[in-house]
Amino acid sequence: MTQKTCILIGAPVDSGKRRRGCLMGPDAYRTAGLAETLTSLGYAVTDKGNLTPAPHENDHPEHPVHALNETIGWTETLSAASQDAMTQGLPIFLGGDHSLSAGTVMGAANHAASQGRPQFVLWLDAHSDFHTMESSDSGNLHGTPVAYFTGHGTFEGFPEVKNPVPQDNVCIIGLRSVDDAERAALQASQIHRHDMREIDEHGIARPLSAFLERVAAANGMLHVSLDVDFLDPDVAPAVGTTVPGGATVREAHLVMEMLHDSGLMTSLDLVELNPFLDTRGRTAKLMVDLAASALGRRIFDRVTRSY
Ligand code: 6HN
Ligand code: MN
Ligand code: MN
Ligand code: MN
Repeated sequence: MTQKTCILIGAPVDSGKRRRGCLMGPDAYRTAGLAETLTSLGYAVTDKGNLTPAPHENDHPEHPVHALNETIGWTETLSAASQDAMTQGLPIFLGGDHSLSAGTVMGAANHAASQGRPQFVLWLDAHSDFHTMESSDSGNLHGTPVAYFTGHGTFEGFPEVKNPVPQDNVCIIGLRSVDDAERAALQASQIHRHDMREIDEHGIARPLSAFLERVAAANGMLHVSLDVDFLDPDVAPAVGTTVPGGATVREAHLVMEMLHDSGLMTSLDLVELNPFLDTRGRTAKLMVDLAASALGRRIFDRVTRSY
C-alpha cells in the first residue's frame, strides 16, 4: 500500500477580523511539531510553506467590511491551492483566521465536483460563521465563510462559488454564540446544527455518528474545519473570540478519533489560533494533538487493548 501524504499549507490569514495575531499560527503549529508528529504516525509529509494573498486593491480603513480586498485575495489563493492539493494528498491548512475557509472549502468542493462526488463540511466552532456581508454587525469576514461556500448571500467582489456546498451537507457542532441575524438564517436553512446544550445532554458522539453515516452513504468527501474556540477557553486560551462552556479536551479528541475511524476526512483546517494570546504554547500543542488523533494516534491500541 502506498504511504498516505499529508500536505501542510501555511495560511497566515489575519484579515478576517481586527484583532491581530493569527498570522503567527502556521509557525506555531510547526514549532509545536505538527510535521514530526504526522511523520511518526507513518505519513509522508510535505510542507508547502506559507502562502500569500493574490494581488488586490488596497483596503480602505473606513470600509464597514474589514480588509475586504485582502480577504478576497486570500480566497483566490487558497481556493486554487486547495483544489490543487486535493489531487496530491490530504491538505491540512494551518491558519490563520476562519475567513481562510472561504477558499479552502471552495477549492475542496471544486475538486469533489470534478470527481463526481458530493462535498460535506464538518464545522467545529462556538460560532456558526453564517453571516453575509450585509448581516454582519462586526464587519469581520471570519464570521461569514459558511454563508459564502454554501452560496448564501452575494459576496460581491469574491470569486464566484461554482460548486456551492449544499446546506444539508453541512454540520456545525459546538455552537454557543450565534448572532440574531445568523440564527434567523440558520433556522430557515437545512444546515445541521448542534449546540453545547445538546452535547451536554446527549454527548458529542451522537450527532457526529449520524453525520458521518450520511457522508459515507453518499460516498462524500469531507472537509473538517476546526476553530480553536470550539474548545473551552480554559484549555485553549489562544483565540480572540473565546466563549465559555466549550468542548472539553476529551470531547474534542473523541470527535477526532471518530473521524479517523470513519476514514472519511479528506481535508482539514486548523483555524483561529492566535499565538500572541497563548500560554507557553499549550493551545498550539493541543491543536497538534487533535490533528494527530484525526490522523490515527490513539491512547492505546483498540484491537489488542494492550496498554
Ligand atoms: N469565528 N459572530 C461574530 C461576528 O463578528 O460575526 C463572531 C464571529 C467569530 C468568527 O468563529 O471564526
Ligand atoms: Mn469560526
Ligand atoms: Mn469561532
Ligand atoms: Mn444533524
